[in-house]
Amino acid sequence: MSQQTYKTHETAWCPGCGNFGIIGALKNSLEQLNLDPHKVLILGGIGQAAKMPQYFDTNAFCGLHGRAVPPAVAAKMVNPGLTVIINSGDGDTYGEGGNHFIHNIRRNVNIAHFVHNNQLYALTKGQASPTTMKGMVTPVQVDGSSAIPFNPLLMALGAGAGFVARGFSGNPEHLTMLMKRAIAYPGYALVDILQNCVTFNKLNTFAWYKERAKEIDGSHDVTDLGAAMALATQFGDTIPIGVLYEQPLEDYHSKHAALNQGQVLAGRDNDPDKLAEIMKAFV
Ligand SMILES: Cc1ncc(C[n+]2csc(CCOP(=O)(O)OP(=O)(O)O)c2C)c(N)n1
Ligand SMILES: [Mg+2]
Repeated sequence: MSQQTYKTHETAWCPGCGNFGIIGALKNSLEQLNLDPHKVLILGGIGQAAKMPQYFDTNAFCGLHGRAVPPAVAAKMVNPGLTVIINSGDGDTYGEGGNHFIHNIRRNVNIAHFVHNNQLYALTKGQASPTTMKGMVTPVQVDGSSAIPFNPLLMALGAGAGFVARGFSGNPEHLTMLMKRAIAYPGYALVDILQNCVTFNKLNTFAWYKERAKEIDGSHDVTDLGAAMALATQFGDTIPIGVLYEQPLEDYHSKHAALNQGQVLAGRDNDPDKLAEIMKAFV
């Protein structure tokens, strides 16, 4: 597929933003997987990360804040031929959208979810998000954030996700590999991506992540849930990046009595006479 297929548009991100590494990795992943743009749907909620759908010439949907997952699930349910990809921020996904995140993991719809984790609310100027480190001073948390940081990888593993990974925007080749694996995984796949915010996060800078983000070595067994959980708890001098867990699971469509027979809405013929008959009941 030509490089032009996934031409991206000018962005509203700051120079030096980690989102550039992520958009590049996503573009490369889609090209390398040879996916037709009209068969790809990119969704976001609200935030800097969630602007991603606007920058690609694919099908696109921008939802409300925290609400990228429900329309993604709906789109995949009615049209399983689509490759459905969510790009959303840590605030969007783990804060406002926390309930959707947890319970859609349990449904296991075939979606790839790329969370741009800059550890704060960037669009609204730097307030603490669920992943902000304890003690970090922000314009709102002036004495330092006092809440215990949310661990998205541990949460996803606990909720039963079959594919859980972590990437770093400053390692785009490795991130491309993770994205391709997540897109190819037949079920819900989470990639939490460490992403620097040059404007508001002066603690977790590019250099801070670069020093800590270490690729998981080849001896890790990705089917070992306990080992994956142990890696998920590491967020200090070393932050492991790579696939923590990958295990085949029955996805939503294969468990559903009608969907597993191929009875999907997108494939049905429109019968206007039948519709007219139904509408008579409402007049
Ligand atoms: C219901 C609702 N609540 C709050 C907001 C304000 N708001 C917009 S974006 C945002 C946070 C974005 O943070 P994150 O998801 O981490 O994305 P980032 O900008 O950091 O990429 C908030 C609180 C909103 N738009 N709608
Ligand atoms: Mg954020």
